[in-house]
Amino acid sequence: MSKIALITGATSGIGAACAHLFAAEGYNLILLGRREQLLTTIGKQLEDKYAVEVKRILADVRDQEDLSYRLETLPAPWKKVNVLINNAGLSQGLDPIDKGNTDDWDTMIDTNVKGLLYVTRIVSAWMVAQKSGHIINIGSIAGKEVYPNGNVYCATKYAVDALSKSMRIDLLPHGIKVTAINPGMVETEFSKVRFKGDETRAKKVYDGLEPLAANDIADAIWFAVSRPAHVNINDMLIMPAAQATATIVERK
Ligand code: NDP
Ligand code: 8X3
Repeated sequence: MSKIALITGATSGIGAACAHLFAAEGYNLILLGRREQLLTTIGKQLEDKYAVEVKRILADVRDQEDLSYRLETLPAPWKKVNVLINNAGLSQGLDPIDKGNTDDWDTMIDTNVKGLLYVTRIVSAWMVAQKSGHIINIGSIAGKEVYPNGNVYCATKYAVDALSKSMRIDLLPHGIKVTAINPGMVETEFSKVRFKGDETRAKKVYDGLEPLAANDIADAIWFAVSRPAHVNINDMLIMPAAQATATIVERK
């Protein structure tokens, strides 16, 4: 059987770009997300174009019981995952701490931190059993520096940063690589989700500059995954050329 990549949040943005790139490289895919129609369409497109096999997992990473059931009931050959891309994540709102919506906080913490952990708990155990694997965690510039009103989103990405470092230590004896990929601005559905469907506000984030595209991040992930066995890329911070820090950008 070909190599297998499990990608969470594969229905749009960075996850969907990774699905395309890994399929083009001959990987069979396990694609996970909540939007069934997109999972079906993307999966079919990749099967037809690249003659790879695709398993779709319709799941919410926050729902530990359902997620565990869906992963643990995969057929045994599909549990031989070579690459796990922990990508599912989101930001909700951009408010100062005294005005934040606590439901938004729960959603971000439950998805970006606990969801990532639930998936990792299961898949890392498979990797330990097979004594190999590569885990890619999608962090953010928001996990390297905080910015006004970023508070809880930043905290979740700082957590991802800490978890990547911890996982690298815990999984070292088992031959499992861990790479943290930390993007700056990438134009995906991210801002639309952050601003709860307000497309005008979302578009404004990228006004007057060329943001990263999802493919730029997929390329970086592929670079990390395709290094020789003795090389690990621990951490990458990838920014648009027009963005120096989380908040300092050059707009035309
Ligand atoms: P998108 O909104 O385009 O994609 C997010 C993906 O996550 C979707 O496929 C969505 O699928 C999935 N997702 C969200 N919540 C859940 C959930 N509870 N269970 C399962 N899947 C979920 O944004 P991006 O591609 O930009 O985001 C991908 C990652 O990159 C995130 O972790 C984000 O924090 C990070 N990031 C993004 C940056 C940016 O500027 N865009 C910069 C730095 C980091 P579905 O809705 O079908 O469940
Ligand atoms: C997404 C990028 O700058 O909005 O992680 O935090 S940012």
